[in-house]
Amino acid sequence: MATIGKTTCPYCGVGCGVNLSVPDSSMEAIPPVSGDVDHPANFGRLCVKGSSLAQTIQSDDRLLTPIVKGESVSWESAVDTVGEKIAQVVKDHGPDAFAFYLSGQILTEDYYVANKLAKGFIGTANVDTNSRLCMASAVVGYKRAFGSDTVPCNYEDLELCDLLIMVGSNAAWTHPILYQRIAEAKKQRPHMKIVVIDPRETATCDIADLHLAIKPGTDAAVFSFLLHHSVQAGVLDNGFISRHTNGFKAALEQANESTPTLFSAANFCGISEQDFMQLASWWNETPKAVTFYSQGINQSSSGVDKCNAIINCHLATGRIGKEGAGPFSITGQPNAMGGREVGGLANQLAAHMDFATPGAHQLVQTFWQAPNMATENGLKAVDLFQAMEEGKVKVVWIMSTNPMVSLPDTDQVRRALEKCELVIVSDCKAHTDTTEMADVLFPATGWSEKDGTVTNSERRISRQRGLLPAPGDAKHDWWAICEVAKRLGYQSAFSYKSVHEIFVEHAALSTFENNGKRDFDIGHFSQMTKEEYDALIPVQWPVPKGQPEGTARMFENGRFFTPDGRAKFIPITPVLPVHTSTPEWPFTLNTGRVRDQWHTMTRTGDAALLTKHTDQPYVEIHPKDAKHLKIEDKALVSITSPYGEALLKAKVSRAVSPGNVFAPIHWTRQFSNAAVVSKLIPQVVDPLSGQPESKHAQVKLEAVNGVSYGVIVSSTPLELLDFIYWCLVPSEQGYHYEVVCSVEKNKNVTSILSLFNQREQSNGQWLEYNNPNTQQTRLAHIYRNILTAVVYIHPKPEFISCDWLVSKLAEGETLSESDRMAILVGTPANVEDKGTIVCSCFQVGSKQIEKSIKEGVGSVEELGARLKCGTNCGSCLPELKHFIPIITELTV
Ligand SMILES: Nc1nc2c(c(=O)[nH]1)N[C@H]1C(S)=C(S)[C@@H](COP(=O)(O)OP(=O)(O)OC[C@H]3O[C@@H](n4cnc5c(=O)[nH]c(N)nc54)[C@H](O)[C@@H]3O)O[C@H]1N2
Ligand SMILES: Nc1nc2c(c(=O)[nH]1)N[C@H]1C(S)=C(S)[C@@H](COP(=O)(O)OP(=O)(O)OC[C@H]3O[C@@H](n4cnc5c(=O)[nH]c(N)nc54)[C@H](O)[C@@H]3O)O[C@H]1N2
Ligand code: SF4
Ligand SMILES: [Mo]
Repeated sequence: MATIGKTTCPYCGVGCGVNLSVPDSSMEAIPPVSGDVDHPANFGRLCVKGSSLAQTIQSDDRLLTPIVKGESVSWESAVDTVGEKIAQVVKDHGPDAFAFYLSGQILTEDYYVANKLAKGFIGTANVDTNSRLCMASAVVGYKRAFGSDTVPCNYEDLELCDLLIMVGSNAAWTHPILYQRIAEAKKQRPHMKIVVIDPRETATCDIADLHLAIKPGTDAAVFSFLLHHSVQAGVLDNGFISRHTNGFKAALEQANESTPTLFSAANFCGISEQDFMQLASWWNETPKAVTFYSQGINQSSSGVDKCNAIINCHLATGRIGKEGAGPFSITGQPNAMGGREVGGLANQLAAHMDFATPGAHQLVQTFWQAPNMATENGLKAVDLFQAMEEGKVKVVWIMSTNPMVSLPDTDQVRRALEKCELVIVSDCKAHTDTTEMADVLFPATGWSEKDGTVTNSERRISRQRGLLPAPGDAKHDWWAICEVAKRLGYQSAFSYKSVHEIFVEHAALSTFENNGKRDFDIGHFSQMTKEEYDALIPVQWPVPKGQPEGTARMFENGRFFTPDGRAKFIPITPVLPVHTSTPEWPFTLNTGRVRDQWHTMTRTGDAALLTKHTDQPYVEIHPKDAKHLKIEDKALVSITSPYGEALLKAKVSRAVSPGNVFAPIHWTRQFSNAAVVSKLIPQVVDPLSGQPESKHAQVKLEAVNGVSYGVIVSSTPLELLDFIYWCLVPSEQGYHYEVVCSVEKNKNVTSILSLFNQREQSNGQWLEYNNPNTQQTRLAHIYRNILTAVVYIHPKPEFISCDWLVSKLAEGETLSESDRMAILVGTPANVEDKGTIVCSCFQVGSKQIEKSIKEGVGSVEELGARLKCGTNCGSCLPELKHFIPIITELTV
């Protein structure tokens, strides 16, 4: 009998509750997880990433021991090495020669001790995180307006509002359970209007009443115009403005000046005046309005201004601190919020205090009894890696992030890490683009093993629980930090025995000399017992003493955390991205996420099921541009910027507008030879937040001609160095590669054969099948009647469903005569070719859906009844709708 533990999903900032069954014996497989019906984020639902978590737990590529300079060593020895080096560089070069580069995926307790060690004990504020690439602009936007980094809204507001403006968010794929809650609310209350603002047509547009496909980077003009239009429309809340805000006049004047007319605003944004007016009239009519924004706003050289342009509109109309109203920045990572709470950014101190706040660093110093308190801001992520390349930062400890893939201009990141004297990487995985650069590797426990708290997008603190044992010598991140701290001589301040002790201290700091001055106060937990901590039910902060139920919504009393308690309007001038297209670099590259992958695929890449929806890295390009550049759908494309090159498959689609291309961020060098798109992104950042402009880079595209396309399925891994392109597509058995090679057939066959090991060369037999008509070559290797490899090469890019081939690699699968033929000719007649997988939960493919529609199925519900697609997590519903033919009556 398995026991069931409640924990929180390690993926997105929705923060869904998950039930994980723990088998009695480690020999048993982990059963599929289910959604926690009691968790107020998801009420039992999970998206496809969440529901396939069990399949990602037992990975073959776990980092199991500490490693120093390539050798496995004991923790004792690894920690000694690190402690000695940090002590030496701090002595010789000062504390700022050390830096942490952390992640919104570590737990609050990990974050708290890292921040305390660096800022209070080593004496440097060089503690930055991947949240710099993600949330930094939203943080500064809130702080400028409210005096604090406070998310005003909650998830219910998304269901209660009558107008939801989704800006720069593809929530259907990136916050799927919230999206489903929104879709359900709209179904219940059809008058609710949804507007999506995104240069791209995304799955999120599926529930939109209006999609504004603005020119990249022009959002501030939308909200600038809405601000002064609100005056003309008479929808200002003058009482709120005068009682609770400052600076309205200046912001309004600036808005008038920068977007004086509807024409000028629409023109700047590249949309029609009618569409713009539609948004404006819904805005005017609808007091219950929420603006929901994410990376299309934050990842910009003027991201902070865009956030404030949004907030200005809400302040002007008093649409904040009320049910169904407010500017709602949605967080990406599971604990981006927790990191902000502990002060885990280089320009924060601790517990929502800043270096700039008078008395703050003395307060924290007193509380921590810190011997070497940092007193000034440290280096933000991009500056940090630049300082590393300049030799100023000599030791970096990277924890739970993969900067070789996610920071802009990854060639610069490589140079920085090469220059750095000691690169320490704490990760769960042995092989990532960043672990390859490490001098010291610390094996970390991961989700299901580690214990602590996370905070989701609506300020809700939930427990992630350590339910499974740590593999090998993997240890918790907080433990490794405390061990290093002890080596540096700080025994008593880092003698925690459990995460409970850390959390209680964090709670005590949040309430220390607070008295309502700071928004972040979880004083109620400062006395909690270990039993209470273990039983913690999800709760929204602030949770001050005497208010155990937490706080659902902020600013209900119109009081803000500025010195005079009033919110601030910020004058905004809309500007374009720093790099726009030029004749030499004619395209704007937009980057983002796909539905079933998470970041650098270190977890989702372990679940074969999740790779079926999008199996390879791609670049989305408009048909007009594709035609002009002679780029065919699915063909290989070279995409270059002034910083580097990537090789991606073309996805010809009207979802992007001409002159714009989109590429997902997930594929790393572990999965493909040249698909890291951050390589192309310049290190251009917002001057206030330091957040990179990852959504807008200049590039050019070129078709890769004179090549053949193919697939290789093999029971052993292969080194595909001679190929122009390869991509490893994770599969149930063996290794499935999509490849592109030069057209010389004989050379190809010889070089392909040379890839296989000795056993395959000398034993067993190679069968070859050539079809001169189609110019296809097919090779199969059979050893003792068991299939060990298949190679298909064809002149054009083609989709080949490899599931059946891969299944034939399974151990013990002996081949029949008909199998042999089928392998060479193609998939056998009795196996259905499903096409590309649309519904990951039930593995339903495009061809099955098309067939059902031809047979008369006319709705998503009927498709679900017949094929089950869309009936589990619902993530594929937006795509399923696209298969349903729309019949409209023509008016003649
Ligand atoms: N499946 C999946 N879900 C995830 C993640 C994942 O890796 N995979 N990661 C999580 C994380 S950490 C984050 S931060 C979130 C991100 O969540 P989102 O922000 O929703 O995701 P992105 O795909 O990065 O970008 C959102 C949209 O911004 C649009 N955009 C680009 N430029 C502009 C612009 O100038 N203006 C406007 N209005 N829009 C623009 C893009 O076209 C894109 O559709 O997702 C979280 N959820
Ligand atoms: N071009 C472009 N670049 C972007 C973005 C974009 O939209 N476009 N988005 C940006 C955003 S919003 C984000 S959030 C980043 C994400 O980018 P990254 O943070 O670089 O990506 P992840 O794959 O999440 O990296 C997490 C790493 O931590 C490891 N890990 C997981 N759990 C643990 C743990 O508990 N402890 C330790 N020690 N390790 C662990 C994983 O194995 C993995 O190697 O990318 C940013 N970069
Ligand atoms: S929406 Fe999906 S990925 Fe996000 S927390 Fe919920 S189950 Fe996890
Ligand atoms: Mo993120």
